[in-house]
Amino acid sequence: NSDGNLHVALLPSSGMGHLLPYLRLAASLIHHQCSLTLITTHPIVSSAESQLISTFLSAFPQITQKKFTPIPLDPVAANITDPFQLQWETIRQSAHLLSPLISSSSPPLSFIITDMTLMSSVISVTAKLCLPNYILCTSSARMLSLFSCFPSIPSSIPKESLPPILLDSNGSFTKNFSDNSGSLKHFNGVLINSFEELENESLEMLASGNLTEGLPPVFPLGPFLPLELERISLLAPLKWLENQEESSVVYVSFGSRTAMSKEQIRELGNGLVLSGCKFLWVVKSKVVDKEEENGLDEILGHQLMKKIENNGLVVKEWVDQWQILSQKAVGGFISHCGWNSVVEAAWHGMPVLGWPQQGDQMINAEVIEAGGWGLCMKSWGWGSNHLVKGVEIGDKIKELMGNQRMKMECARISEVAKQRSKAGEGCENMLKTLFQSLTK
Ligand code: BUP
Repeated sequence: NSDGNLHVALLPSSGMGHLLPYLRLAASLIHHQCSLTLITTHPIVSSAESQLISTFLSAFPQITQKKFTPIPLDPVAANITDPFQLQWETIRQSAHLLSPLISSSSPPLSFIITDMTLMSSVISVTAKLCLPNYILCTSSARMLSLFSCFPSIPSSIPKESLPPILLDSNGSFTKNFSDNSGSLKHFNGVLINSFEELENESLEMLASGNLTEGLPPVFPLGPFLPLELERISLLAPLKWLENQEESSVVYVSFGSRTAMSKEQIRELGNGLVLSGCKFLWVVKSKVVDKEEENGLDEILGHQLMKKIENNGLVVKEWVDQWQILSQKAVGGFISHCGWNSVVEAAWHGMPVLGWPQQGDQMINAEVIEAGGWGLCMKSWGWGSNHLVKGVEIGDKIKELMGNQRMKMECARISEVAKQRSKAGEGCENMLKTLFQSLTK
């Protein structure tokens, strides 16, 4: 095996949306007989991440774990309220401490794969160590195209689709985004969970060199598939789905780090009831899972709970999204459009009602809309800025569940996604190309 002697380090950023693709990629690299080191940052922000990391490391005992403990930051001084974002900044500011951890790796590392949120700080460390450095982009190629030329904006992306946080040109988030973007040309390549048929235009644009000069090669490795170890034991939703009619249920989830206001949660609940559809709804009222203390009764209120009783199942726990999307009963997905969810919906051929809340989600939702297999609710604004009324939500759900044209596009995208993920396609071929480029 030509790639048998490589030792690769992975440095994910915080949040399940960042961690999951790293672990899915790690499993593919092991398949290529790479030795792997997983750098984990402590303390870990959410319970979901802690649990997944320990399950993963017990399933792959051949992987070395290196624990990285950055110097804690004061959220007030850093002016960051989101705990995941605070962790990104904490890692960034302590990146110099990674140096001994990286250089003591044995056998010596062949390269490191870093998260986009950490790029500029990590490159300053790896450049000194002459260690090749790749990025695993946890977002869409469309978002990567914005990232690659920021602060310019590609003509294909409307300015309104940028997250509000990026419109503040003096803010620290924008400054980091810009610094990370500027460091891109010093990287050896970008790996991404996407594929040609999903994002043809953006991938071509990135490959053409027209967006920005000196862009490293982009390797579309998607669609990433979940690992067996991600299967979890919360069986109630799957059991409930077994008893529902085909394509009758709408699945609702806004990912692992978006908490809606109580008011918006209740409007959404009313909308679901008004739609007349059955629903499986994952409710999150706190950004970090550990803080989710209130019961459903308190979050939804007694009245809404009563209305919901015969129409849907509401849970607060982590569910097996991949399995849910694969159930015959599920006919539509209301999603925040985190990139992992988008790719998973594409694979399962699931029409999406995209309701972006923050970050890259509007740009990701536009990928779905352009592909004709879902809707992007721009008029609903960004999460916390706007209260969307139940009646409007109910109407859109009806539209989602009844749209035959979208269903056809879904079937088409799902077919190519499944072909891509068959052995020999997508990820495997691309990884071969990547390894060839390394040994040149
Ligand atoms: Br919540 C939840 N079960 O209950 P995204 C999420 N997931 O399997 P995010 C579950 O987590 P960012 C649950 O399938 C996907 O793979 C889901 O990633 C899985 O959104 C992942 O969709 C969530 O990218 O992250 O977590 O909001 O927006 O930062 O990418």
